[in-house]
Amino acid sequence: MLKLDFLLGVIGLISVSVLASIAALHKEDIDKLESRFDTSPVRISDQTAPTGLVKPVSVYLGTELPLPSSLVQDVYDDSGRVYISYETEPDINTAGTSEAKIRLQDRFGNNSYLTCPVTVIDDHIAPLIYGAVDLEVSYGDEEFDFMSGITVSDNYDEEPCVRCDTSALDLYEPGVYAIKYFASDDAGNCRIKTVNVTVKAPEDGDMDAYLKQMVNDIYKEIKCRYPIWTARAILNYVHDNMTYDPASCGTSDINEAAYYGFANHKGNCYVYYCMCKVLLDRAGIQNMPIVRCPANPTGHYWILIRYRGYWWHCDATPFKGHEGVYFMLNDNQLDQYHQFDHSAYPARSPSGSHLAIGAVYGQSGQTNVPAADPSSGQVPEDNLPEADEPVITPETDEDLPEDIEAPSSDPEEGDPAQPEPAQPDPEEPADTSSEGGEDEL
Ligand SMILES: [Ca+2]
Ligand SMILES: [Ca+2]
Repeated sequence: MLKLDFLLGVIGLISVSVLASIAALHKEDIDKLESRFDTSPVRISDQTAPTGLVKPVSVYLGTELPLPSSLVQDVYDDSGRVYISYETEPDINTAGTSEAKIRLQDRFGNNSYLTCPVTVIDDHIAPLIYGAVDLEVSYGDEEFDFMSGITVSDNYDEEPCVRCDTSALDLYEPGVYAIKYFASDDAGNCRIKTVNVTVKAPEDGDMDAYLKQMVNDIYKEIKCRYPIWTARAILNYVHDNMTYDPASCGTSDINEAAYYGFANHKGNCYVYYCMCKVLLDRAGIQNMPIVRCPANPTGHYWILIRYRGYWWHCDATPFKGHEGVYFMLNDNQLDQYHQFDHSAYPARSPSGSHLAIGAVYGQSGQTNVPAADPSSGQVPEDNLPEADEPVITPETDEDLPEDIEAPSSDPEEGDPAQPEPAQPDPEEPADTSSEGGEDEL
């Protein structure tokens, strides 16, 4: 029937227009013709109500009314669109089973109704927490997993949430702290369990703990408002508190080498690197080692710091003719003593100036940034390595930290100290107009 009406309508439209175009008919003639055909739009008559199936659901007592669409499934109508609404809402404020009446309505006003059972759960029991016991933690042990061994269970919720609040804990201050575990279920019930955490003081012979304590004390002293300032302060600190010593520290272990440097205030370029690394790690500043390549006349270590999406060269090791620190240089700003395999490292900044970043150094008011200008003679010339002194680097591949290739080192050849001034000089006057230093690392 629908198809016949439609065809008659189309034929009518075509017939009238064709006749009008091929003959100069009077209007009354056209009206007569049109009256013989129904040219109105096709009308679809839908008298079939939507269909659907009941979907049993459970809700917690006193929680929000579930969406009516969540109580039905497999909803269908020829028209392609169904409006689902409550005819009668379930009583979710009384525990037990309640009935909801759901209306399915198509766009033509055809309705069908489904009676849906809604189970109302009365859950006032918070999840149980298992495995939360008093703990002992080594000094500065940031890797400690406070969630290890913690499990939770609930009478209804199959996956209750659990978290640990350690905000009151200071891993760098020995003592006893209370930390809290929170477990909650879908009904909103929450259980809190408090345990004591004892942060142990470094023990005799615990070099790692002593190093962490040492690093933390220095970090607290030189920490700045912005990480990039802190990075500069770290490079300065290492530079200013060390005397270059080409002799090997006897280890390639980063912590041991750093400890050697902090304890003896001397070391080779690897010791300088390790000291910078442990301090930058403590500050949460991304860094990675970089080595001279080709290792001519010797190997040399310095450090890359990640900033603004790129890695920048930094080096606290003094060189003759360049006694200051190298800070936030791009590849083009390096001197001939810092050649490296450009393909072996992540992207460095293709341009930009370290001066903008270096501007934070010496900025007025930043009293916690060491005000040293290493190029002003704080490093006695006599302390710098002579041109024929080698830089001692780790002796075997096995001894090297991960991700570092062994630089070839020939003790018979020169060292990183060179008589010619390195350029550019990172101690150039700072561009104080820059705001670059206020970006977070
Ligand atoms: Ca319908
Ligand atoms: Ca529960």
